[in-house]
Amino acid sequence: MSIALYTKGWDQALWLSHFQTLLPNHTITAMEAVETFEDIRYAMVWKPEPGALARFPNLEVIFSLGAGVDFLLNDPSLPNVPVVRVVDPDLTNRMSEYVVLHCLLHHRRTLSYLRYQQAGLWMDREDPAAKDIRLGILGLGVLGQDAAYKLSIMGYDVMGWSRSQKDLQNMRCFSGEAGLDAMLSQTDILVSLLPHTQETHAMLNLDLFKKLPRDGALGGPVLINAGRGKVQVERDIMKALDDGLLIGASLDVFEDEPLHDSSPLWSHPNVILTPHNAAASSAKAITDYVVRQLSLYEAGQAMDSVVNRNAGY
Ligand code: NDP
Ligand code: OXD
Repeated sequence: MSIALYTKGWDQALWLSHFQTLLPNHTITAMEAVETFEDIRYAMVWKPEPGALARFPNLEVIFSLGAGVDFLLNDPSLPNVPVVRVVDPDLTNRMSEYVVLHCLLHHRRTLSYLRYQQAGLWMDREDPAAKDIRLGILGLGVLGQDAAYKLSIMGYDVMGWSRSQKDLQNMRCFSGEAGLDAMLSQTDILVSLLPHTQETHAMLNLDLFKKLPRDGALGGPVLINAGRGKVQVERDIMKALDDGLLIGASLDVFEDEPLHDSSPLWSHPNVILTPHNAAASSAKAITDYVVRQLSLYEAGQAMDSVVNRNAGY
């Protein structure tokens, strides 16, 4: 069986060698080197160009090499075959590391202490306890639930919002528009782990920031977005920071990536930027996962994480 591989911006030779080792009976070709399009049965891809997959008339399954699939579902010519995404503990744990780290960084005012240190100042401020900080997590899927669990162990007051209503231990769960407003009205640190869909597009905007309380334990709300960049409006984040509607932000994802040199976010003193690597996983973990899914498919069994194309994630 022939496989086309595309890993935009990643070390394609490394991925090719991992897949080839695990799948010695399949022919794996870098997508740009495929000569006979009819031979390709599977595509294993990270951010292929729109239209690229439509060239394979006999495609049976598309494997996303990431957890998000917006880059695939936004392609109007995407072949109508199952799309499988990554759900793997390696990726999930790394995302939770990022979320816990950035909640702590803002909670413990680390940026301020770094500035005091640089100024040679012994400045002892009283930081609130975790239990006094209300965390609102947008998206209670695989990543949101794991982060919520780990944050609740830290003692934070954790809430979460999702499309369908959930009932999870040690946290308050919200859904729907009214549920969103109820959660926002009591959120000190807002964490977005939402996929980018038609519904979530640009929802992290000024109107939403205005719903966050300004009298919480941190003295104002903080935004952390490690889901997708097109869920946020960067101009509104800057305005909210300037107007005090937000007191800080950690952003791993951006409307356009890499973030443009001219973005004022680069130099904002209360913003921490990372280059979309909150959950950058090992090629080995992802290839192992994808190969397990492929084996299930070839054995005629159900794959674990087939995307709901109607829902868009
Ligand atoms: P899941 O599909 O498991 O979870 C998505 C969650 O978002 C679900 O709880 C879902 O609700 C909720 N949701 C979706 N649409 C809406 C909506 N309109 N209103 C309310 N809630 C909504 O995804 P994962 O947790 O695995 O991943 C989340 C996203 O994280 C990925 O789609 C990807 O974009 C991003 N990501 C970023 C990475 C990085 O390095 N920065 C790495 C990996 C992923 P419900 O539970 O009801 O379905
Ligand atoms: C993903 C990502 O979707 O890294 O896996 O963004």
